[in-house]
Amino acid sequence: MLDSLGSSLRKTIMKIRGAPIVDENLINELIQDLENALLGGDVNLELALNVTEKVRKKALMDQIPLGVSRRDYTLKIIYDELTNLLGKKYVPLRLNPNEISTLMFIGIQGSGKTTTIGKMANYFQKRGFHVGVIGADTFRPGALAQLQQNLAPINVEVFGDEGEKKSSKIIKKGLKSFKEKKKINLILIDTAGRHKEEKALLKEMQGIAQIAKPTDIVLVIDATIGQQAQAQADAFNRTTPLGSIILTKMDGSAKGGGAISAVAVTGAKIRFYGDGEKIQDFEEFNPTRFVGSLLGMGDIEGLVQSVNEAFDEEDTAELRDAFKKGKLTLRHFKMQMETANKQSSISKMVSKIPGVSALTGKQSMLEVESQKNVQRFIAICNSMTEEELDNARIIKGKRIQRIAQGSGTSSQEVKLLLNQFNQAVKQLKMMRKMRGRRGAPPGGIPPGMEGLFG
Ligand SMILES: Nc1nc2c(ncn2[C@@H]2O[C@H](COP(=O)(O)OP(=O)(O)OP(=O)(O)O)[C@@H](O)[C@H]2O)c(=O)[nH]1
Ligand SMILES: [Mg+2]
Repeated sequence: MLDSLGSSLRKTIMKIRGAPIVDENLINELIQDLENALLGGDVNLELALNVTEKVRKKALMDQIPLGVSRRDYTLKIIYDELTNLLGKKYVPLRLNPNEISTLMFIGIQGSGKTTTIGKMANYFQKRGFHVGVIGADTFRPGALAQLQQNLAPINVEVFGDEGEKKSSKIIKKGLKSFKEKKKINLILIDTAGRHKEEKALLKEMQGIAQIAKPTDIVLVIDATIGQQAQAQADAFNRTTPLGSIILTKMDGSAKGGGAISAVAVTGAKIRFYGDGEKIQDFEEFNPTRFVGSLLGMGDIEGLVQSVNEAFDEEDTAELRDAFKKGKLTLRHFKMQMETANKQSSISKMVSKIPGVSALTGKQSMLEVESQKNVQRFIAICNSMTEEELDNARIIKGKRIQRIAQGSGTSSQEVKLLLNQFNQAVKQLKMMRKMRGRRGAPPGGIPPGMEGLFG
């Protein structure tokens, strides 16, 4: 499904994951990739630029929470913006099983109405509904036979009348017949899709709707028309704000992203999509999950949540301030390591995401090692006095021995920590100088400290 859009987006994600540092150059490159991927998926130029501009601004200018790397933050932004592009929230089609619901299917010729009715009948039957179908397409030769063929395998009754030429009469008779059978609580009505033009289609829809009085009108749109889906969705949305949209042929379409984004922009509700000819090739359209699968990241919601939670970290303001002023003490260093320790659970989780593990596989041993180091370093800091935490320069000779003993480590390890701290201070000073001139930090950011340079 959406193979080309999906694979170009996945390449972009791999690029972020694989890059040694996420800096302005890389982000600009990513923006370009993202733009190409979206335009290649037939997303409208204006919509695509809107997404990439937001990603660029946020990735480069947002205050990134402490302990979150620019890498994870950028991924989260891309994910958020793509989800917005495709319709934000999932709005399920809710039907009351204690009442009789009637869904009327409309759409231009060949859009997939009859096929989708079979899929929908199957979907709701599995969820405990008793479904009946009315074949009111009196235009297409063999329409009723097609419907019966689709529904026979799942034992759904189809009401039809080959001799009747007026669809309104068939609908009336069909509704009466199903309502008499006490069991049926969901009636699906198939209609003829003879009009290529939106206005005529909707006019006809209003006519049939008056007779059928449906609970919901379902507009079926062929996704292979890409952005052109907007005109249909727009006209439909204006005529009936309560209606649902189903996109079909998402499997064979390189333009599916264009169709979804074009429909989403009208505010119409896409409830399902079809991704094959078989009855089970039918999915709920959940933008969040959809983007997750496009990006090949199963559990991105977890990552997003962790990043959001990190925003709430109380220490953020104080630490950021210390970094900005270039006044880094061991106390800040320790705080930073504690956050990194907490956040390491995020990177562990990220490495479990399918596809990503292959990429980070080599690093994961290193990660485990560095996590152990972080825990030892925290223990070392915990054996320091307040005075030492505020002024690392006084930590020499006997103090080093005392701290090593207190923390169950060695003098070497204490020296290593002091060394790393001094290096971080030096790097911080250099970065502040360079940022003053050019904006982008040179030579990379100390590991685990990317989040501090927002
Ligand atoms: N690959 C693929 N083919 C689909 C999908 N949905 C429908 N089709 C095919 O599209 C063609 C038209 O589907 P129909 O269900 O007959 O379309 P319709 O809207 O009822 O057509 P009319 O009744 O003539 O207006 C058929 O060959 C279906 O098998 C889908 O999600 N994926
Ligand atoms: Mg049909």
